[in-house]
Amino acid sequence: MSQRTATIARKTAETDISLTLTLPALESYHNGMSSPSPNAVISTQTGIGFFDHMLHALAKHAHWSLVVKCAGDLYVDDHHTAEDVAIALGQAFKAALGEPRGIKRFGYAYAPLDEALSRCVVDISGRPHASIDLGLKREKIGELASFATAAGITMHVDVLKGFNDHHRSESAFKAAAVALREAITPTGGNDVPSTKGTLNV
Ligand SMILES: [Mn+2]
Repeated sequence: MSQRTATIARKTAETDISLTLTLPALESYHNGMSSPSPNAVISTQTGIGFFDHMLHALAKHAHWSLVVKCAGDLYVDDHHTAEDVAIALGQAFKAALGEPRGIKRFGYAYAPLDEALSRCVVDISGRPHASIDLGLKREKIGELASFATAAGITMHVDVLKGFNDHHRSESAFKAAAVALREAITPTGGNDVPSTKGTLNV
């Protein structure tokens, strides 16, 4: 298991998505830290400029390769595209990770962006739960919640400070990236990190 990768094709009446996600290669870890792959490719083309920017930040700071393309019904609303891409990304994350063995399981991070500060805490639990509070002035789009639910993980994200919505969102995505990066770090063992002996139920 050195290539933790998954490709998702997801087509509905509202969106047509192709997405390939590659998590940090196992040989990229040294002293419990991954390094970005020199072959990493990040290409985000959803048709929503700001969402592409957030996905790019997420992939970059999580040390992912991510190629995503979505043709969505943006003439209706941004919402279908953002939601469906987040679902596809969550499905890809779950598939790329495979059975969660020999990983830290828990991860948390704080990330600032200028005046904004966010905290993300994740548990690769097999239990989909999202508690996301970005406190944005504009209509909230639930990308991180959809991602966490589709990935089958528990994720808490709180923007603790910040005036600018761009900064609030971006610090949240960066905190999520670093927390996810930590949670899937190999421990060097092969155990299932649960007293139940399984994280699949
Ligand atoms: Mn930015």
